Amino acid sequence: MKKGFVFDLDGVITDTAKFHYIAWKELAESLGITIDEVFNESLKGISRMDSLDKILAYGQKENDYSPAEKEALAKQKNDEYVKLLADLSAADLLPGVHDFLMDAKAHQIPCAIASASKNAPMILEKLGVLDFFGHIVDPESLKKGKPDPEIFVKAAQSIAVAPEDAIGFEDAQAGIEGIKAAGMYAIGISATETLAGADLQVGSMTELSVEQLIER
Ligand code: B16
Ligand code: MG
Repeated sequence: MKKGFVFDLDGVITDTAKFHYIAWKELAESLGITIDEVFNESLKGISRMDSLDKILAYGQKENDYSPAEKEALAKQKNDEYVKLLADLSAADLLPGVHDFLMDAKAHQIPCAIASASKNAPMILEKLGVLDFFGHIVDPESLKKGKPDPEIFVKAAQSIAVAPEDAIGFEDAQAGIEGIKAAGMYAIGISATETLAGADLQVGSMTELSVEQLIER
């Protein structure tokens, strides 16, 4: 059976959570809402608009803005976030990622990206790894975000791999749930949190070998 790999982006390939945090914190402050790093954890893997909704609810301002105003706020956050990514480069790849992608390529294992981020193509380009991926799922094409399995099912389909022959890599609990619901093998990547339901958890990609995963 043809195998395939499906990767989350933020927290797996690179770590842009700190930039999301800076940009959301700044926007929240301008609305009179204070968020901290613990709250920021709950935004991982969550779409831009869902993140804004969570922040507004946290500040008890969920009914204060019209859909058009929320679009403007989300754009304001994203403009700041994109500015913070200006210097992103291959040096920002997480440990073990480049070697793993090279290995997957050598074994002709197709790879796809299942990220909630609309900035994924730009980020992968800046990291210098865009060419390793056969497909990047467009998050705008989704009916539901993670933990729904839709993004992972689409990612596997895009590289013509059956879900049971695909391995998904995620750093967020919502992502692990989506991968399992898609019928895929789930590898959790986190050195700090336990990812419930993962078939295997490692602290970083340096602990993984493409050959061992294929045999499994
Ligand atoms: P954007 P992932 C997610 O990336 C981030 O974890 C999450 O914090 C962010 O809100 C989301 O992308 C949307 O990002 O605003 O760039 O479209 O972990 O799914 O790769
Ligand atoms: Mg992630």
